[in-house]
Amino acid sequence: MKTIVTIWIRWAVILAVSGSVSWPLAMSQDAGGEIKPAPFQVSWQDMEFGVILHFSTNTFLDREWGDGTASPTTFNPTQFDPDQWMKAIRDSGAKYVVLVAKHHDGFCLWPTAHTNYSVKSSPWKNGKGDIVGEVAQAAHNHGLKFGIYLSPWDRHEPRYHDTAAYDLYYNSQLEELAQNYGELVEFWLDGAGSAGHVYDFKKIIETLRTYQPNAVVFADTGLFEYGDARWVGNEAGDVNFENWNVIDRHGYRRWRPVEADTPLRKMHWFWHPNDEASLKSVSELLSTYDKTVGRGAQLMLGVAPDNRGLLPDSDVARLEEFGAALRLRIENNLAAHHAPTTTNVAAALDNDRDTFWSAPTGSHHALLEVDLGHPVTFDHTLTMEWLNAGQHVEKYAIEVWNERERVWKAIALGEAIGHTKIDQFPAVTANRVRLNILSSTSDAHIREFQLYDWNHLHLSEASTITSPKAMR
Ligand code: FUL
Repeated sequence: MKTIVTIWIRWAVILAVSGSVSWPLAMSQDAGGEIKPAPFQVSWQDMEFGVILHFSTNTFLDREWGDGTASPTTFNPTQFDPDQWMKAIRDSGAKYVVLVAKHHDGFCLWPTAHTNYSVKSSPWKNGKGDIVGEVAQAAHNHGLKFGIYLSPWDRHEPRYHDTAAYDLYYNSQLEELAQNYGELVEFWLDGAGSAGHVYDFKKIIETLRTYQPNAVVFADTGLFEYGDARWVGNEAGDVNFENWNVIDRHGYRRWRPVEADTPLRKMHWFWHPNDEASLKSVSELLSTYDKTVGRGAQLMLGVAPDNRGLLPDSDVARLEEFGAALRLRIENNLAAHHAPTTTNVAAALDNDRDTFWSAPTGSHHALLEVDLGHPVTFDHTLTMEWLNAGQHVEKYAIEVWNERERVWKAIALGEAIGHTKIDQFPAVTANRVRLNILSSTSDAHIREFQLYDWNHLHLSEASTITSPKAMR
């Protein structure tokens, strides 16, 4: 229910800031091939999958949105172990974490100099601890990049009602976070709850950029000027539109890839007791993966440590199962075993994202044809566009050669390919397959064109390994 409230409030902010609604489908016309990503956006998109961590006083009070009145003494994790979190997160296949350093209740997880409403006033480590520092360190220890969420909406801080004073407060906190915890891969600017409040986002981004020039700013749709990545428009983990990286907001066009945030437990970003039944199954997570990463977006999965300061065993198991299923799926790219071909075509079949096939210079239509040399049965394709020079493909078909009728038959049709596109269809057996680029703004570049037979892997069975407890 909170999730629905969140979405409504987010939309309310969007409406308040932008004054208009543009429905996702209307965006599909705006491919804008000439606008290119910044190098830090390219690296960020290549990570594909991150985790957002919610852990605060809410964790101890069975709440999603604290009202800012919780006593700091409620925050007392007795077994806090971010290494345990990071191991499971790394095993899930995620490449980075974003920690909610301050949620809407205003409680700060680092010993900020600008308020006492923080870990400083909690019994945890006698007020001498720093959750942000320890989580950042654990992430780095496990090869995960680290980012921060700092809620603009603050329901505790009295200065919130004095715009100029609050801007100074927020900015000083950002100075601490941007300077003291190493490289930040992403900075989450959440618009929730901020309807009617005006922030000095210009200054905020200036501060962030001074110390963290390569942090991707995730910003709600309304904050169009500041976002290096944009919100998908729902918390269900579903890109339900053709996904173009360049979109127009108020006549302001730039490269702004989609991030799709969705929690591991269906309704909740924070941990709640007796809530294991809401844990998503492996098949649900795989479906989410296909509807986010498989539609050119970044997947941001919400993971929540419990009131001990540990990830619950059920969540650890589910993250590991999900990671194992993802790895199993990509183990066998059936396009890798093909008949001899040109170096150009081979570059799209070699499981190497750093090499790519290129259509003839300046072309608007091209064929990437693969002779497999033997009959291959597959039910999914995974196609990746090389985006450094812009998103070019506007319409494509996946086609197989029908030897009996001596014709190419389309098994999937689409518009955007983008970072990664996963197409699924009833299993088909063919000796030859091709990516028919029906329309592109300029020459298309394809990093990978992979074939898989995933329906035979029975991946969803892994979801029965951990049996969820009944809900209270
Ligand atoms: C939303 C917040 O209101 C939720 O509590 C959560 O933090 C989610 C990731 O973003 O806007």
